[in-house]
Amino acid sequence: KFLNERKVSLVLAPFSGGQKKQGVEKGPQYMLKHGLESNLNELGWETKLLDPLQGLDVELQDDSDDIKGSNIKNSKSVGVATQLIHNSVKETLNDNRFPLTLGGDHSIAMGTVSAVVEKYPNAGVLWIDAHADINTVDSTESGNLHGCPVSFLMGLNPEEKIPSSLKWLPKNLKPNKIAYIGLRDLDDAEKKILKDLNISAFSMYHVDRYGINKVIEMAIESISTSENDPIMCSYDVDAVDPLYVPATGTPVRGGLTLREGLFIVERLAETGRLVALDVVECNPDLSHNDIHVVDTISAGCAIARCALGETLL
Ligand code: EXY
Ligand code: MN
Ligand code: MN
Ligand code: MN
Repeated sequence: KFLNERKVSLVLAPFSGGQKKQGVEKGPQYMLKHGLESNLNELGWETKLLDPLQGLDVELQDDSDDIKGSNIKNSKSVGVATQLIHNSVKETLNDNRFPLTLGGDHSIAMGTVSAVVEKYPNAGVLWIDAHADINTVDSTESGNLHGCPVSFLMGLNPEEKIPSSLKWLPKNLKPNKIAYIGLRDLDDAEKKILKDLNISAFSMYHVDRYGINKVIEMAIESISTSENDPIMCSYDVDAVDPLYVPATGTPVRGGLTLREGLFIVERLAETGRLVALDVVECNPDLSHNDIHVVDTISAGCAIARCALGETLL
């Protein structure tokens, strides 16, 4: 439906408060500078920029809202930023436009995914990542909220452990409506959650065993309760091997090849069911040289363009 209408809103989410490494907030600006918007125009997409965090001092470390006795960091900023992003994504969907959200760290997916599921209650989510990002307030060892968005979206945290600035978040993601691809660095507590909730999870082992084509078919099948359910893709660029995407906060070797990473979104474009995309965790400050930055940003932009049909014939 969106591929026919070709209206996209680029929702800028220059946010770094879900983790400790500065620089990930520069992702959107670098992707725009790489020509993403004009490239989408060339593909026939009418574009609009939304900047919901404009004027917000997201650099500010603020622990005023953190839960006592938990090590969760910076929950105030995360709560405020994700709600603003949520509202922009919701508005975009209500205008019948495709939300392409540019991160920023992966905590911003609390805003995007909750908005998409609010709009389309039968939507399924493909979470492309080296990590499962499903730690709870109790299980997280780092306290970084970019490692926790899925637990908040699913309502896995006890009410008294939810920071007040995150109380707005609808807990609307069901365990049978998410599938992971690319996993290779999970905490033990996360493995237990995936197992206990029977969540569909394809690791790099499965990519090698079945091939990316079969894995994506199985992943789509597993989140579909009827044939044409909408699909959202939340794409953490660290799913792709650091050979191709070095400038990211938590790189893990042994990841997807760039072609496998692009094939996932090409296939999603082909289904005609894709309704929203996040591209997160590009950090241009984390690199030893300029080539690393260009490689990373161009991979992030290619993911967005392929998801919006660039390589469909
Ligand atoms: N599991 C670790 C944590 O919770 O801190 C690492 C999470 C990295 C998350 C990156 C965004 O995908
Ligand atoms: Mn809402
Ligand atoms: Mn990750
Ligand atoms: Mn992630």
